[in-house]
Amino acid sequence: MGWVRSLTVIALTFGAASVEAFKEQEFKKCADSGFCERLRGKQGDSYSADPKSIQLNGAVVTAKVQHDASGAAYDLQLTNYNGILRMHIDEAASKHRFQVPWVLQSELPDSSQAWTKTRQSSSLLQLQSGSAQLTLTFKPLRVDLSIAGTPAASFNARQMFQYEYLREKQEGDPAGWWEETFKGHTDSKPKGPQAISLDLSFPGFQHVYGIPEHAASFALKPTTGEGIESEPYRLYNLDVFEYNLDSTFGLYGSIPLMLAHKAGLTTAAFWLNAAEMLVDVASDNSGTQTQWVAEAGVLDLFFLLGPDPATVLQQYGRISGTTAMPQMFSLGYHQCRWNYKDETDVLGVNAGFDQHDIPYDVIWLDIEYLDDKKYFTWDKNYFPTPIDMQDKLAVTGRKLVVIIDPHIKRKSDYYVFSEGESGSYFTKNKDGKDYEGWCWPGSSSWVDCLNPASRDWWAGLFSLSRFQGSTKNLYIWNDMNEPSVFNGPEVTMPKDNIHHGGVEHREMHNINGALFHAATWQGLEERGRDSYGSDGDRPFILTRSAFAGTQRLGALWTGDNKAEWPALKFSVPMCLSLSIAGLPFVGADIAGFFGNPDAELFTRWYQLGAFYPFFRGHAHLEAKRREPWLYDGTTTDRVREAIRMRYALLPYVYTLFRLAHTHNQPLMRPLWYEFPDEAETFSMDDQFLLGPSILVAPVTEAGASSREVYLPTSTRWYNFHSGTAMKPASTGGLLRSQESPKNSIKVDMDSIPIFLRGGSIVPRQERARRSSLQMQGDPFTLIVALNDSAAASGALYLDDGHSFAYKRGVYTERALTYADSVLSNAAAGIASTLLPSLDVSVPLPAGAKGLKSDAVVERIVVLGLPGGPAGWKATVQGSSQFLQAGPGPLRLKQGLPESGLIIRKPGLPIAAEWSIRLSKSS
Ligand code: NBV
Repeated sequence: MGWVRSLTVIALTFGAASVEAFKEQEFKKCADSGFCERLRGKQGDSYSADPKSIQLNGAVVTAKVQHDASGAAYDLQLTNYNGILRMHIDEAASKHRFQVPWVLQSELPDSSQAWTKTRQSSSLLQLQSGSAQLTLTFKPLRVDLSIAGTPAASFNARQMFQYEYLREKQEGDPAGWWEETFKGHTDSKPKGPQAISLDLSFPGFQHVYGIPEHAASFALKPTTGEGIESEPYRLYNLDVFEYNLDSTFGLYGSIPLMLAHKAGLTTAAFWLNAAEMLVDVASDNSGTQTQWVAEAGVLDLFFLLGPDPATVLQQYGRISGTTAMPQMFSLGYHQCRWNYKDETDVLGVNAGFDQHDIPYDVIWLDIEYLDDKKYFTWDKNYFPTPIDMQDKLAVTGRKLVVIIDPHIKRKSDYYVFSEGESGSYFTKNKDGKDYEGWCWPGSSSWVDCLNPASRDWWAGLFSLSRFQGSTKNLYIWNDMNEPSVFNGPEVTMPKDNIHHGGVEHREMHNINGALFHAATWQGLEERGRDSYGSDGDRPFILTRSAFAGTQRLGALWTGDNKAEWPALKFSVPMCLSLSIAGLPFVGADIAGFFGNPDAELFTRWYQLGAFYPFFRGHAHLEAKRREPWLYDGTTTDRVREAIRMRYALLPYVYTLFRLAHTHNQPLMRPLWYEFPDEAETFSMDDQFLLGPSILVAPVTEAGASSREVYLPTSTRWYNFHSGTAMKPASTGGLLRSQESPKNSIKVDMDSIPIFLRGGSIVPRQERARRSSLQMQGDPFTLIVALNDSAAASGALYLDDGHSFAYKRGVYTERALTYADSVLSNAAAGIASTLLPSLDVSVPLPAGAKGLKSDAVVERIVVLGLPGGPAGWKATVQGSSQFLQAGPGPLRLKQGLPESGLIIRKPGLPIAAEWSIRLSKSS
């Protein structure tokens, strides 16, 4: 069998040695890297800006900077982009240091804003723009930023700035400058030392976040102590087999964005640099101090001035772009494993979901579907009729995703290899020959996606005519794109490999995976236009490796986790860190990649996973089969319930993605994102919010019969399962004492604690269907959860769910509000209710007619009405027609309390203006 054969190949090829090769000691610590040893923790030499060189030209300040000891010269540029400050330092004589391409959004320069000079002396320059103030101190070089008088961030307050200038090799240079060896791999370092170190201080901030990807707590821990806290956070994209938890180890992706938050101010720093980077964190009473060291590249630092979390994320979106609008299907449930064996297996699993009444949207094929691990081929023994198989899936409303990795088998009769070789599309080794490494197919070469011609070529391979056996119902999974190279240093590519334009792999390593993902995206985008015409088809591509900007391309999962409780727990901080770093379409393998979860862990993982933005079950080749019906019947029932909960919430989730697309807002949010002044939440990562309205408190301990939940105090909360109020309001139902906002909540195996925020309106589609496709046009239920002022608001975004027609305005945005006893539905930007603090609505393109929808509202549930749900009547305004209304349960499920006022079958169109008045019947 293909899959057994493959397992044997792995065992034979790598055997015990490969298992060894993935051990922790095979990866570098700071002490193993010359640049880290040279610069970490070191106070640098003095650098100064020449006062006579300072020029202020509108939004831009320029200055000549020198390294005082050697006289090495640098150009400094500070640009004000209205809430974003860019600080760029490069060597003065052009030395061709690598400036990261692709990430920056072209519209950024449009927002530049002139500075106002408030002070200049022989030692400093002070500038103002809005509420932001910048002080540039000349000697030693230093930059201080404050917002409305509150210090926000300082550059070089601790004088750790060091910029190793490019130089000629000389006799007697210190060991390690021009060559270093690790575990038998020698890095030739032809450019010598070229690292950059800088320190950033966040005065008065006790909490910093971000710089994913690490299996670590959400609030970043100090790294300058002893033991496990002694290694810096490493940003170096690596395929770390069975990665450790609670560790600063570098994993598959890197986003050099750090947020600092305290009551009253959120701010952030982003260093656009794709070389290996190490970040130290330390805090004391004065605030948090950090040191960042990159092995190469330039200093290109962006300060995002906030002042609140939503604005910081929006500022980051202006730099690196916002989330791609996903297809609706990709927000449903995905069923994957390594591997579904053959077509019968695939169609059998597909039918299994229907037999067990479990909705799902996508089935996945891992590397065993391939002929000899050659991408764009099929193993004809097991997948003889792939088009037929995809067509059969399509009939049931399901899609297929197949894996396509970046390593290309070196075999002359394999067209992808021969085209790649003759077109010179592969990454070169240090001697300028096509680099050869070892991966799944054996000897392989890697597509050089820094080369635009390689990207175009790669994209073309996805057209239906070239990718034999593919249909427009097939989407892609990019794995191993760090890149993972079995016999390379630290299981990746040598740093002295050469990319397009003579760029060393060292300089671009962390963006390698994102550029490969981008080339694949281009391929599906072009295929979509060929198949569907000008409105196209939104690509869906899951990636393992990421960099800043990956959000523009799609989804990421957190790689090879274990089917163990701690991995379930750490999935939350991992996904939160990615989300807050601008990459919101994330999730972890459910219920753990390696190993066999028991029924309890399996259930708990689905109950949490239903709230991951990306919701996929996946398992290792050697793990037991675990489709949701393979445990006992009760487990199947619970998993079905969790998946159905997700499907019912798709309208809300899709609306949140629209907000991610337009305003760069995350789906998974830490509590402080919504309640920025509640200090108790600042280091919390065992519960989170999905969008502004739903609080999720997963159960991550075996055998738990209760868990503590913090419910932010400034609003009331409702139990999302029963609809009962959690906070005493003058008239709401009181469940428990509110002396402390920490509640010990009883849990059973049927569900995890989930709460609905008072003041929100959440749209749902509650009819159980086979997949999201069949839900199109289904009626809506509106859950109206009133706050203490008996008001609520929410939003709904609708479009065709798959094409780019929304770009020409084929969509509708509804603002749903309840105030003064009137529930109304109006056409308005979703940001107006979901993000009132950021007053940036997206206008419909000129002449756009919007989306036509025949869908209606079939149920409205109002929770928290003054005096309880009894004795109300509901009328459609502008008509004398009474609607059926009376107390009832939140969901159409037996045994639930009559917690809300239910308005039955109002039948009003979802995409039209209307309002319903509630009044007490006399
Ligand atoms: O393609 C096989 C696996 C895949 O199932 C997994 O999700 C990836 O993270 N892949 C890694 C390669 C090797 C895993 C040991």
